[in-house]
Amino acid sequence: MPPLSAARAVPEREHALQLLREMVRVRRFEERCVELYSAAKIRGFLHLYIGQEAVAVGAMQALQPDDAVVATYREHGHALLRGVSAASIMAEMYGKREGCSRGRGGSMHLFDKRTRFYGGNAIVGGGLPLAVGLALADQMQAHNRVTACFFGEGAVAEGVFHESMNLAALWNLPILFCCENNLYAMGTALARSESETNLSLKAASFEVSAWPVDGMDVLAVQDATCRAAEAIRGGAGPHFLEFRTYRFRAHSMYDPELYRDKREVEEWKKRDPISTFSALLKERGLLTDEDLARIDEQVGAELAQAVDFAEAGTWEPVEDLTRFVYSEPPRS
Ligand SMILES: Cc1ncc(C[n+]2csc(CCOP(=O)(O)OP(=O)(O)O)c2C)c(N)n1
Ligand SMILES: [Mg+2]
Repeated sequence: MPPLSAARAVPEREHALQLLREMVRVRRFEERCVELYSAAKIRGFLHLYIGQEAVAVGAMQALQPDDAVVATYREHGHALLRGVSAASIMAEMYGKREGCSRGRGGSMHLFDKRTRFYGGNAIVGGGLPLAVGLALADQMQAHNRVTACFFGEGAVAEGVFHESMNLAALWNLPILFCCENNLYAMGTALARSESETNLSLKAASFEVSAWPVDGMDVLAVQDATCRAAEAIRGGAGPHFLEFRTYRFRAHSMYDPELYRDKREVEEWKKRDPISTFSALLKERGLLTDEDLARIDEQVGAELAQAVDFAEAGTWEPVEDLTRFVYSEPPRS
């Protein structure tokens, strides 16, 4: 098993800036969502990914355009990074018809067939069997593709986790299990619900190659994911990566956070993936203040356009309320 934080070469400037830009993009998108939520433009549940950006950004580097991604309800970043436009995600957050799920899904149910982004799954562990099915279909059709399945550590308590791991291993399916271990499932700390808190060990018990990764370090995530994806494409079967990470905000928009010590949060914030990576790049002479200003400007423009698009969007007419409950007969 490789060490948790192996020494890694810093990538060349353009790629390094791209990693940083993507992390900033995901964070700013969500910070904008917080403002819009407070203004009651976005309603319902809203689970923020702030603090965990290095996982999605690093992991996406290993994927090809025709690979599939399955995620949870904390998935705005995954969708953005996969190529679902900020505008169609924002319209979905508003509940507008122009959203990627026609405004019917909202924050927790982003879907996009074009980019093979299969949710947005609100049920804990719900994405796992979906990923098994997608990977089985690829295997049966002899497509050399990877299905990356992101889920929180809370999912390992579900029976479906064990069933999915078993079938993936038994059938040697091309799945990359990306477990985002942020230590808490709502208000329950992992150690309060699991006798074995080393999640890679659980995966290894199914004969799935597994190892822990520093999820606050975008380069560590990228390295581990690229290695695992390469092995999967070579026919080595499912892999499981346990990304050790942390969410800086409440579970959902508001929770009193009585289950964790404020000092713990402050300690983890010292490892903020964006500021630590920026500091590393500056130290290596790969990042200037002008670069940072340009990133802010580009991201700001994209978000302004996304909000305008959502504002200008339309509400689905009430006559369409029952559409898509059952599949529609083909139109003649
Ligand atoms: C089957 C099921 N049980 C309970 C819930 C309620 N619930 C929503 S989020 C959550 C915690 C999940 O934690 P984790 O998997 O660690 O993901 P995180 O929120 O930390 O990203 C729970 C229990 C649910 N959505 N689905
Ligand atoms: Mg969790």
